[in-house]
Amino acid sequence: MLNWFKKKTQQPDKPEEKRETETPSTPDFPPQTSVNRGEGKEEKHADDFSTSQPPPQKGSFFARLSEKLDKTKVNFTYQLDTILLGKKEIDYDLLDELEELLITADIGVDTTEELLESIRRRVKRNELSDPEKLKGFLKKEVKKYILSGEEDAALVMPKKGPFVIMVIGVNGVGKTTTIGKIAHKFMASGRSVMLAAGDTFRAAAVSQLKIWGERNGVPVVAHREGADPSSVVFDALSSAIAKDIDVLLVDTAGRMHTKDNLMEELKKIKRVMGKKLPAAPHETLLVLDATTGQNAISQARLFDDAVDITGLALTKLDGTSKGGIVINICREMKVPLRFIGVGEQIDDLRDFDAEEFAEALFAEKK
Ligand SMILES: Nc1nc2c(ncn2[C@@H]2O[C@H](COP(=O)(O)OP(=O)(O)OP(=O)(O)O)[C@@H](O)[C@H]2O)c(=O)[nH]1
Ligand SMILES: [Mg+2]
Repeated sequence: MLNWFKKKTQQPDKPEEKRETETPSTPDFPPQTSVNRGEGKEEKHADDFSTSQPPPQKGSFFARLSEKLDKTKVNFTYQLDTILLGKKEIDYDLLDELEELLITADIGVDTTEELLESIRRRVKRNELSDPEKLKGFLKKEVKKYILSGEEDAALVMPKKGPFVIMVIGVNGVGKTTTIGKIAHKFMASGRSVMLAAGDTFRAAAVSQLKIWGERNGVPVVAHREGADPSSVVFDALSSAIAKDIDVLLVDTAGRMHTKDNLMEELKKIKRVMGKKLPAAPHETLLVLDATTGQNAISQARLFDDAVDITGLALTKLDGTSKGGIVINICREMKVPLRFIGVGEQIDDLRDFDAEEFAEALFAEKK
């Protein structure tokens, strides 16, 4: 689990500040909490990735995730069961069907081949002969892939000044929505949040971010449509520093209104941020849409080459039967998958947990 969202202790004696505001703050905006940056060190510890927890119980968070991933799960569990039904041995036909299933679930050709190869090896050595056991074996292997990709990100929130998260990705992947959901998580953990409308491609982008600002009761710094995104971000950062905001979430465009290159624009935003606050952005979060399948991997590589991404968020997992993309991403990318989006609502964002995800993927249909 990420511990960015660890609950902070409120300091009631700090007077509430008047906040800035292009978005009116709502009356229920929680009192500004002064963050004790030293406390609860934001580093990820080995324990954060512990795989030794007992399987979650029915009715728990896991069961809800499992429900949200129904399409993905059905693709795996149901189709796998159909393939295995009535089979007495692991033969060529069965492996052929399995290959097709894995590829169509977007696990990726390389991973599929690797999986099949290790099954073949075991079949040959008589270590795996019962089709019934195949499912357990696959689950174990898939878990290994997902866990191997779960890197210790060693993310440390700065002791002073805002924690800046720049959210990038092609248009429509869910950047703005993910920002709204992340803001909600930070607010729930007692941090103060500000949003920066760095997507000036269209007026609607700014309004959409303002709606998320209102929902969360957090200020949004925005300029007019067509403004230079770097200047919006520079202003937002100045304001966040002046107001002692804990977290600044920066929205960016997925495409450009000029012929300028999107990657160059993103590099410029990063440079400008770095001038105001040398360590910023502390996190460059790439948002990927799970329904785009293999395309997501190509996008991740392109963005990584251009702007060095430090984390990934995978959205719309609730709407795809291709949950195998998670396995592929964990295997192919060296940056950690931090969040998965499982719906359009404010609380439909989960910290990615490899163990839990693998369980949900192979959960039996009720
Ligand atoms: N089902 C589902 N829909 C999602 C999820 N995340 C985002 N969406 C939807 O995807 C659509 C696009 O989301 P946005 O947040 O506007 O995407 P964006 O990347 O900011 O798009 P641009 O600003 O045009 O580049 C919206 O209709 C969202 O409600 C998710 O996890 N599940
Ligand atoms: Mg957007």
